[in-house]
Amino acid sequence: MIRFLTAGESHGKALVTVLDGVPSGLALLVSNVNPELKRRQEGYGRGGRMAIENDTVEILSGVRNGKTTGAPITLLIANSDAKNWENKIVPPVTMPRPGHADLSGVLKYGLSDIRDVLERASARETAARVAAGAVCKALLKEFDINIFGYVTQIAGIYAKPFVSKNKDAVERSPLRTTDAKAEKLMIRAIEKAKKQGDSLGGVFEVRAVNVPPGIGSYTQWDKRLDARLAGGLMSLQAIKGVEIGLGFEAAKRTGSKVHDEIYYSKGSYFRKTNNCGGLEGGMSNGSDIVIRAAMKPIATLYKPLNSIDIISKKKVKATVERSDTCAVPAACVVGEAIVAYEIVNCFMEKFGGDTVLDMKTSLKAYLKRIKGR
Ligand code: EPS
Repeated sequence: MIRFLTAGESHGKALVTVLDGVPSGLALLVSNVNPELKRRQEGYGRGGRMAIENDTVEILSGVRNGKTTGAPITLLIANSDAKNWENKIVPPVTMPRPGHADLSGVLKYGLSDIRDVLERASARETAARVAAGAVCKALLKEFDINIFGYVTQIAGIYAKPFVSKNKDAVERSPLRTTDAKAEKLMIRAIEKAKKQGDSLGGVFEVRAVNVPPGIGSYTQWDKRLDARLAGGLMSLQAIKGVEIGLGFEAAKRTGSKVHDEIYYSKGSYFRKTNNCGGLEGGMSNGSDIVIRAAMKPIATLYKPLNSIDIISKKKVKATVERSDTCAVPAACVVGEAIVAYEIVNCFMEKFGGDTVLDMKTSLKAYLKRIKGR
């Protein structure tokens, strides 16, 4: 099992990730992590913070001469904005934002300054998760498993369905979509929301390609890969819904219009459709894993909503913190990291070893065993 924890506040000195259980012999350089951090910073609709930060990682432990040693890996991302907060008198935040962790956070931890909550609740923490995900992605790449995400909807504007040949175009798109027409409308909607002091949400989809069948298990609830993927994505700030394959649409159809028929050719089973999103019985079935997450609009509104001051108990407008108008493309990149982490863990439960070589030997033996069955 790979486990990881993150630490750090949004305007503290740094964000830190400690990953335990990564096998030895994995080539790992900052160049595996930094492009992922950059991808997370991009996207039309982001706020002023991204102009301040140029997220880069320092590898503090677990890697020697460019290869993992099997020891815990520590990754550090410095906050460039921290120096702007040093020695500054910061007035307490007392007007909780509806939709944010602010109010429940102060009640839970017995705090009187909402800043003590928002510093850690902020989606800035996701930079540390993307760093962890970059390590998981590098490990999965050793087995030719690729994970990739794109935006399918912003503020009710839908992009045309993704086709794999469009992968490069997604990377070039400011909204991680390949539908130029929809993108224009999305940008217009973001501009309008920004002008009105409002915020927007949307939906992204993550796809995992080349996952062998049988990752995850039906034998116990907490071994189900679908459950782990959904739980992982729900842990991402602002996510309010997760769907796999057809998702909620499947509930409207008859079984014959949902289930993917099974075929066999040259020693392998295959399906011509993928309504189940690559997951049956809590296990991968060899088709692409396809999972979507719905992000609510960001809780900081420049035209704030009604709230109550936690000290005076008077009716006020919620506090206004610097924020993004829309961060769905960034959430999509974090979603990739989360999916990579959940898949790599189920993968390691099946093919785990102390070295990458052990894992390769184990996978090879399994693929040989199921071939022609
Ligand atoms: C974010 C950093 C934050 C916000 C945003 C995401 O930076 P700052 O608060 O300094 O502007 O832009 O955080 C939130 C949306 C939130 O609710 O806290 C980041 O690095 O992604």
